[in-house]
Amino acid sequence: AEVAPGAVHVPEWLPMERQRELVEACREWARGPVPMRHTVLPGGGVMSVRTVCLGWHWQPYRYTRTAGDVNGARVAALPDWLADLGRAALVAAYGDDGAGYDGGYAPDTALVNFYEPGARMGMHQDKEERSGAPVVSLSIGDSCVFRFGNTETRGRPYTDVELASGDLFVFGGASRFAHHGVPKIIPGTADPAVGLTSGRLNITLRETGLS
Ligand code: MD5
Ligand code: FE
Repeated sequence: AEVAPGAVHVPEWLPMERQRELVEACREWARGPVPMRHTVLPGGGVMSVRTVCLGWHWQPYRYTRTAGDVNGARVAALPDWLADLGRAALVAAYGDDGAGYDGGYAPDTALVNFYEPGARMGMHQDKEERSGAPVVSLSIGDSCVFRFGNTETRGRPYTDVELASGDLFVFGGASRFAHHGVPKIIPGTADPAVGLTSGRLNITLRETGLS
């Protein structure tokens, strides 16, 4: 379903087996070389979400190759199979030409976010990337309320969408720089078969436009 121009929700896109594999991969990435951690903001606030990055390390508000705010290590590479999954996601959301990206979508970073029940993410824009290429978002585990807003302000108008385990969301075109957030995790909604007892995993793929 197209929620806004360029913002496409594809429910139940990931088969259960794929979700399980992604959970296992995330467990491995969470161990290192840079451990998954709560990001500390410049004002001293601590994000309730825990994050580990591949390819490039996101820290507020830039991308680096090494995690100077964690342990100084270089982040793990983004595996080719995950970039392939990103290209398949564009085809699923936009059709065969992937909205003109075809095979040309080359995500070079993944942010893996883990939300325990009670964690949330405030309204923000993702604008550290020097690229207007779409963001691919995969959800696994507990469902959440995803708040999709507008480019101008952090407030209304916005649309609340429930994202469940296996759902794909692609944000491109006119929606790429819209404000968005996750006001709520809906506890107890995950199928234990995915390998998470509680909480929500979100994997986003992006092109940083950096080298
Ligand atoms: C999440 N993550 O569910 C979301 C999914 C983040 C983050 O927000 O920054 O890690 S990605 C949502 C997104 C990305 C780019 C554009 C738009 C939404 N959008 O236009 O709404 O943990
Ligand atoms: Fe975001």
